[in-house]
Amino acid sequence: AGQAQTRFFALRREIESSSLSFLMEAHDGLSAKIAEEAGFRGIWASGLTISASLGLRDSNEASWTQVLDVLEYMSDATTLPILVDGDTGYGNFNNVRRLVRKLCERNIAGVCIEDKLFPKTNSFIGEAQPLADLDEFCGRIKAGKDSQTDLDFTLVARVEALVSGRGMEEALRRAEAYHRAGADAILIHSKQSTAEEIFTFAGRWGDRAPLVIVPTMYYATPTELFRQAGISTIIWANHLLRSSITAMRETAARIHDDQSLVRVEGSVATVKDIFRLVGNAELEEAERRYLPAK
Ligand code: SPV
Ligand code: MG
Repeated sequence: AGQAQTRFFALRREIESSSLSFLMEAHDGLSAKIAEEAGFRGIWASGLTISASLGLRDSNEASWTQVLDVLEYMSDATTLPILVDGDTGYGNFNNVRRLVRKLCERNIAGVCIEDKLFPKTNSFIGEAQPLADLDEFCGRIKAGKDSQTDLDFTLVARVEALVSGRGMEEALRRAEAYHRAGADAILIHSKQSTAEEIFTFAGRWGDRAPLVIVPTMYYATPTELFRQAGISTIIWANHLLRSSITAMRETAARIHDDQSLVRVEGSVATVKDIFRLVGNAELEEAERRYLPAK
């Protein structure tokens, strides 16, 4: 029998393959299972949604080891490769080194780091956020790549030049520098409501390295156009958390107003479904194997 494919290799294949790949956001063990159950082949461990699910802001309020703890639950809950939103790398090159080593230890397949400063601010807040110095950020990339303990670990470098209003030339200049520093892929981010600047960037970038995009703001663009533009990977960045907020809000309001469960019972997941999702059947089987017979 051949060796099972590692999760590191699985993510690398998604990102490097010529066909368009998709990563679904998850923020805890349960949402990771739901992404896997839906058929996704990889997970985006979003900084925004992990923070929000802890009741925190996307400003590095959760420490990097608290994020690591969440990632461990997510990794244990699924067989899927996880690309972690590593924000800015939580500091300088040295923090990135330690982050990458710990991610490899926990079987987390890749990390994305963005060219901003710690503590980061979410890209959709404010204008003209300061960017990291180009050479300093290249040092973070090199340090991360030099620290991976699995050959197939993926480091994605995220370019914030378009988001922070520095223009196309600066975005291309930075992407090229990050590629040369050793990044395995470039995440080109945009907060415009159309994908125009993404297509311009992709056309000029060509096939120098795989491109990853996050169409949260330009959501109406048909996926087929991204495929035609040669995009490698689309991240659906926050939609499990957002849908759960909507559902939880409706349920909480209904139970509060009705002082009764009658009108929600038919529309919420069953308790049995929870047992199934977390694998109670396996525990029952193990009990038969390991507990003394009654
Ligand atoms: C995240 O999901 O945390 C991201 C994507 O970094 S975005 O919120 O679009 O910056
Ligand atoms: Mg983020």
